[in-house]
Amino acid sequence: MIQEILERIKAANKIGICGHTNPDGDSIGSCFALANTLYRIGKTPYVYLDENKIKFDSGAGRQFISNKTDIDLFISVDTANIERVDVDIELFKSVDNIVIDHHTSNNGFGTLNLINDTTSSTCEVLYFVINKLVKIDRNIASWLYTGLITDTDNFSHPNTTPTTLRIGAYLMEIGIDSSKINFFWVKSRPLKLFKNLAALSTKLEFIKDLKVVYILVDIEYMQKNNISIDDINSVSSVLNVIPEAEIAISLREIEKNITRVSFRSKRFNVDNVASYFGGGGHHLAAACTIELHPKEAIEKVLDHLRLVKENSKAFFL
Ligand SMILES: [Mn+2]
Repeated sequence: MIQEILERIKAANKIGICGHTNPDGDSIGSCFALANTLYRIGKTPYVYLDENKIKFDSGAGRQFISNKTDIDLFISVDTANIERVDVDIELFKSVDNIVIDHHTSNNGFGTLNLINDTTSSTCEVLYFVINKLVKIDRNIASWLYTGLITDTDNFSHPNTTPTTLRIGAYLMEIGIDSSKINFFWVKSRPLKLFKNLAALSTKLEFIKDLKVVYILVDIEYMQKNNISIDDINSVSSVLNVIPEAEIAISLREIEKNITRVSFRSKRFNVDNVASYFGGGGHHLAAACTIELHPKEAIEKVLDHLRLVKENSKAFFL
């Protein structure tokens, strides 16, 4: 499959690249690692991305952002299904397209599909493609590293393999600023989150029998305390350090009676739970949207978890 993809890329000139909606470090890292690579081999890459989503410029990349539509090939990265492609679907379908991904749920919506769900990140999949096109430079290495550390949470998730670490080591040898990339893409949390954490902690609930810890916040609370949804975006990952809890959940009311539910876990497969409610993600990090007030949404989620627990002898993996 890699060979066919390489041929298709070589035959094209103007190439559109896009990740998933609400892009993370793997999505953005994949877009820019690929864009830098294509540029180096004389192609014209157009990356479709909201530049406000770039937490930190790991390497060059911004200059490839475009909204031009005169393309002859489209490459989707890190995106599990066509609904999540962060661009006009008609543009994606208008030309030959290649899907490069690592999500288990991806059933291959492109003309050509390179999907490896035993791989830590899309950047890890891409590494093997890029390596065949150019000698990896600092810009490419920095963006690939961004994807690796985002999806493995600093090489700590069980999806980290010896291969992931070897690629990470190779990228470090190229001379990237790994600690800076690490800080901005994985470690950093907004100041406003901490300013609100004291108040938010009074909203913390622990459900002992399910080993669930959660925080729920409705619109009224956010307005009263002058906080936005983005300010408490990473609450579930902060809660996931609590050893008594296997699953950490944050519920944020994004519109009246519409709740965004984010799951983090240590071993339990939260992707299944999020999928049950029409969302998805990864084994240890997933999200869904439930059309209820957060208080009703959490009851639905806990009911579902209880049912899963009753039906499964090995509730926690
Ligand atoms: Mn990913």
